[in-house]
Amino acid sequence: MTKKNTTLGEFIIENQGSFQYSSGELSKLINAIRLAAKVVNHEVNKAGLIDIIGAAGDTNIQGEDQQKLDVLANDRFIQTLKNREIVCGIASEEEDDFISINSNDNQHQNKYVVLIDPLDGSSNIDVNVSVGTIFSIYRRVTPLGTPVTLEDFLQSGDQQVAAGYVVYGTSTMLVYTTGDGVNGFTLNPAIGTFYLSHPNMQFPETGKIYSVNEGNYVHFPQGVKDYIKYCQKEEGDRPYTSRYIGSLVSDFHRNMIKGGIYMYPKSSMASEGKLRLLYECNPMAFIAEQANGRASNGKQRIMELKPTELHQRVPFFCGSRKMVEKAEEFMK
Ligand code: AHM
Ligand code: MG
Repeated sequence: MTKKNTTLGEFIIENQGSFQYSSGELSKLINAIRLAAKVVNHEVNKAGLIDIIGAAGDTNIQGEDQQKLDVLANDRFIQTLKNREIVCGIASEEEDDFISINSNDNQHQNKYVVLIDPLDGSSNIDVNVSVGTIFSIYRRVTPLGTPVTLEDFLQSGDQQVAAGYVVYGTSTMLVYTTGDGVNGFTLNPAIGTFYLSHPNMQFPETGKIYSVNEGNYVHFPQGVKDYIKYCQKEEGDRPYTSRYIGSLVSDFHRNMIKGGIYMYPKSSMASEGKLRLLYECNPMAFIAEQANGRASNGKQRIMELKPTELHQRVPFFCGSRKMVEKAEEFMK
C-alpha cells in the first residue's frame, strides 16, 4: 500500500509493474505530462499579473510575444511531448488536425498517442477561476514504424490506457488512472513536487450536488428539464444543491469528492451539446468509472461510443453512479 507522502515520481515507478503492457514507455509519458503540468501551472499562476507584465499580443521584457494562456498551454504540452520523443501522435482541442511525431533516430517507433485539452474552462481563464488540463492516452492501432493516421485517434473510450486531469485551483492537483483506480496528487509549489494526497479516489454512490448551466434550461430536452425539476423538488434527501463553476475539471473534481452529477446536455441550440468526446468526455468517463462513478450520453455509456471525428461533440452526464442512472431514467 502506497504511503500518503509518496511523490508522483515514486508512485509512477512503484506502479509501473502493475500495468499490463508495462515497458516503461507509459511511465515516461506520464512523467512528461507531470513536467508540462508544472510549467503550465507556473504560467496560470502568473495570469493575474498580465495587466502588469503585458497582455496577449504584447511583447514581454525579453522581446517575446505574449501568448494567450490556452495557446501557451497547448505549446507547452506539445513541446514537452515532442522533445521527449515518447508519443507518435498528439491531438489537441487547439489544433484542427492531429500531429504526427517522428524524429530521425526514432522512425515512428513510439506506441502511444495522446489526446489533450491543454486548458479547459476557457471562460474562466481571465477571471482567476479554476481551469484544468485533460488528457487521454491510447495505444496506436496502426503498425509501428508507419506514420499515425486518424484511425489511431478515433478509438472508443474503452480502449484508453490512461487518462487524467490537472486542476489549477486553490491548490494544483494531478489526478489520473491507468485502469487500476484513481489517485490524486497535490503540488507543493515551494519545491515543485506532486505528493499523493488522495489515494484511491471514489465517487460517493449518490450525492446532493447537480452541476449544469441552467441558463440553457429552456433549450434542454424535456427529460433533462424533468430531471432538473426532480433535483429541485422537496422530497427525501432533495432538493439538491446547485454548483456550477463552468470548468469541467473543477466541477467534476468537486463532485467526485462530495458526490454529485455534472451535465452538459444537448439543446435546441446545440444538437450534440458542447463538450468534446475524445479529449474531454472520454478521459473524464474513464476516471469516473475507475472511481465507481458513471458517464453517459443520456442513453449509453460514453466509453462505448465509436468516434467518427476528432473534434466530435457529445451530450455528457457524469458523476455519482445512482444520480447518473436516475438522470438516464428521465431521458428514456
Ligand atoms: P472550453 O473547451 O471552450 O473551455 O469549453 C468547455 C467548458 C467546460 O469546462 C465547461 O464545463 C463548459 O465548457 C461550460 O460551458 P458553458 O459556459 O456553456 O456552461
Ligand atoms: Mg475544453
